[in-house]
Amino acid sequence: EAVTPQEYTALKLKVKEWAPEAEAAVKGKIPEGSDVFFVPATLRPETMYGQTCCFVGPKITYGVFKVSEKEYFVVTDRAARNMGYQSIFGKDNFGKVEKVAELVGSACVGTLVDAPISVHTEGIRILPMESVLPTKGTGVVTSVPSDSPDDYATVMDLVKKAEYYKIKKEWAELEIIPVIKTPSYGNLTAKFLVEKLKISSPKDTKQLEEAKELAYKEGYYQGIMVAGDFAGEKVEDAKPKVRKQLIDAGLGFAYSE
Ligand code: A2H
Repeated sequence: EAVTPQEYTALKLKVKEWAPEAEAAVKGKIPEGSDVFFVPATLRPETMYGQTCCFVGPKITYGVFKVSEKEYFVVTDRAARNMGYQSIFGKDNFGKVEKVAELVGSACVGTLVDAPISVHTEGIRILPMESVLPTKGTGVVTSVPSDSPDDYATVMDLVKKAEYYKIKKEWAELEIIPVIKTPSYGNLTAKFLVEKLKISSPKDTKQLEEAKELAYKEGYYQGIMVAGDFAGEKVEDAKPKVRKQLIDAGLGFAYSE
């Protein structure tokens, strides 16, 4: 657990089509015409153009929490409690949360969601990631395989073992577009580092840790945006601008822990 508070950007990924098992679990518990959002927490809002899927821990139990009459969030109980104290469920509800349903991660796999600012405007799928920690962020992790070594290694594994994971291969195979270019790693940092460090699976945790470190330093200090409204600008400058755009547009909000 970090000692200094972590300031995340929480992103709202609206459900377009439920996986059957998840649909059965929420049926009758959410009023007709409501919007339900999976809410990943990220430290890299400037990379959100490259989202290709969104991860949940298959064994993690999530709650569906009421935000307002027609709005619900899927996050861990722990994150909902934190959100309650950050007035995310309304100022009048300080410290209060209302859970209307529970969903195990595996039941959500295959759900189609709308990912704000992603180039994949047709939507992206909820997919399983074994290494999602229930104790960090919201327990939901949006996947940007161009810039996150963890995400890249997981997506490659899902493609390779689609049958084992009981997913459709094409759900994991959305195009990985360049979002940031750096002098050392080109325009697909995560792919470059995963290959360079010979990472063959998400279980290569030691090398992934190193890749993450390298990707973060190079991306943040040397990175130039090649996608989105701030293409051509330094990552350092674009990061707060993308974050502000997302929040101002109601597509995301500040979440800290
Ligand atoms: B980041 P920190 Cl492009 N379990 O977002 C595991 N990982 C989690 C998590 C959880 N419960 N909650 C959030 N995360 C991930 C983008 C990204 C991220 C990129 C590159 C690096 C990167 C797209 N995924 O993180 O321990 C989320 O993934 C590298 C660490 O609080 C979040 O940002 O520092 C980051 O880890 C938060 O990790």
